[in-house]
Amino acid sequence: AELERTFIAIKPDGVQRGLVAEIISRFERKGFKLVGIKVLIPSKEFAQKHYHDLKDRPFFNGLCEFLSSGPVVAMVWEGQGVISYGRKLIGATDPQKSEPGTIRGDLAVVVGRNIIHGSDGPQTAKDEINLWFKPEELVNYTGNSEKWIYG
Ligand code: DAT
Ligand code: MG
Repeated sequence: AELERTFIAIKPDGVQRGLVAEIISRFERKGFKLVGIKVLIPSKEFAQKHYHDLKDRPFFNGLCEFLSSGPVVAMVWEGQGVISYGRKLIGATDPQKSEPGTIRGDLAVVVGRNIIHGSDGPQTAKDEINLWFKPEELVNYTGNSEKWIYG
């Protein structure tokens, strides 16, 4: 398996509810590596770029209003299988359907306030990382415990 990177964002509801450390902890304890992080309030135009695939959905405007309504913690996580396994850690889009043990299953109740975003595939991961981060904001390093995580 290849080392890969994914874009993860804690949305304004997750930040305001004080769930930043809880969410980071789940990725960190799994063995994934944090290579970029920042806090920002995205503009509505930026939110529209991020969610451009959903522009024809009825909830698009509310979704973009919401993402730009407060601070977001934007992150890039690295590891083997991190794109698809990150989605497993996050859980189903609708927290009513997310399994217990997942971030949304344990910590959210409704789809419009599901606290976290994660890239859904290799191409969106690339596109979203490029949208949210400059190359120099991402750090290449070897994690101290990598040999114990990967053997
Ligand atoms: P995900 O965030 O799991 O990748 P998505 O890309 O389909 O899900 O949608 C992006 C966000 O849009 C999602 O996290 C919450 C919101 N959303 C999706 N479906 C919705 C719906 N039916 N009603 C309201 N908001 C919705
Ligand atoms: Mg999505």
